[in-house]
Amino acid sequence: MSVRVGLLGATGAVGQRFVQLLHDHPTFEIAAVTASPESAGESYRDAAKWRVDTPIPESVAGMTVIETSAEAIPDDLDLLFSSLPSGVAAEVEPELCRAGHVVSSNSSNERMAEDVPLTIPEVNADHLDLIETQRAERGWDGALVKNPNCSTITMTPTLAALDQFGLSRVHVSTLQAVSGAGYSGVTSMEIIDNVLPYIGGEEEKMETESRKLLGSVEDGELSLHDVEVAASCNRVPSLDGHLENVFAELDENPTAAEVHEALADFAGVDLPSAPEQPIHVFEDPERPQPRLDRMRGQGMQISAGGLRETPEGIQYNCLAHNTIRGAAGASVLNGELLVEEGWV
Ligand code: 11C
Repeated sequence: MSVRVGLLGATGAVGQRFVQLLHDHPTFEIAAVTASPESAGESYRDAAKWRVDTPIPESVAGMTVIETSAEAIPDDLDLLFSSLPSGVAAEVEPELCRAGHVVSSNSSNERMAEDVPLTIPEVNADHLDLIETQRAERGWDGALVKNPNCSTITMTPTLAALDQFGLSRVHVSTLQAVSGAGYSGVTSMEIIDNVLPYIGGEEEKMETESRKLLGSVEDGELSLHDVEVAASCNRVPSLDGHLENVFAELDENPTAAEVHEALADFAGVDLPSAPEQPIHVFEDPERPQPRLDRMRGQGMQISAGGLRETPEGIQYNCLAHNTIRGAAGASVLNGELLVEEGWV
């Protein structure tokens, strides 16, 4: 089966990751790439100014970039992946869904809307049921599905694994790579010899998106999980890979060994881009580290380590590649789920 996909915002940092992940995908065939009007008509090679760590795929390099607008995007695409700036996405994505397109989006707009599935397949695949509610309420033939912010994706599968022990409160402090800030972050040296505390908006996304992901959907209605989450987010000079220090209060006070087992046994999903084991747990307390561990499972596996019991709860560190597992790879996985569940 070949599913023809379009990439919205294909020339940016996350857009390039989409191209890298999809050019030889077993199901998806890249059939269109879009960017802002200034790049329309250029070849993808010229428009993208490729910065990903593998060569630009020849099958995409010569494609002509089309403008990101509902009118310019061909009707005959089966699925759209979006990494548009959220302001553009807020305008264009609803128009495309109204026109019948199914959109798997990494953009931050509408993540918390009650009728928009915010999905990590290993955590809450059943939230796709919200598509029925969305279609009924918005009169769409298409559908909009979101993946969370990269720092939320790094932590939330570990919380889902621990929820069996009664998750009541979480404090998390992040060390986020510069690629999360886009090209200007990577190219600017302002972060060398420095750490930037407080990344506007990021803290709130972690606190709210995680409760939605861990929540439940019944009869087309969403309920948030009642865990309390407090996040402090920091930008550090690593290039890729967000590391997070998590402190979790669990009603049942499990031992570190029980937590280790729960994380390592967290169930995977049978989708082409999903790692067999979603969370790898290190014994070595000095792991995971961004440079050493971000590419585990081709950038799709989350790592955890440094497990420690304290009188009040469990401490551990977790890590994921922010532009693969945390962004483009997350949307691809949701696209695979949409295909698997018959929405595409
Ligand atoms: C960062 N997590 O590292 C951000 C970038 O909501 O998708 C991605 C923002 C988002 O700064």
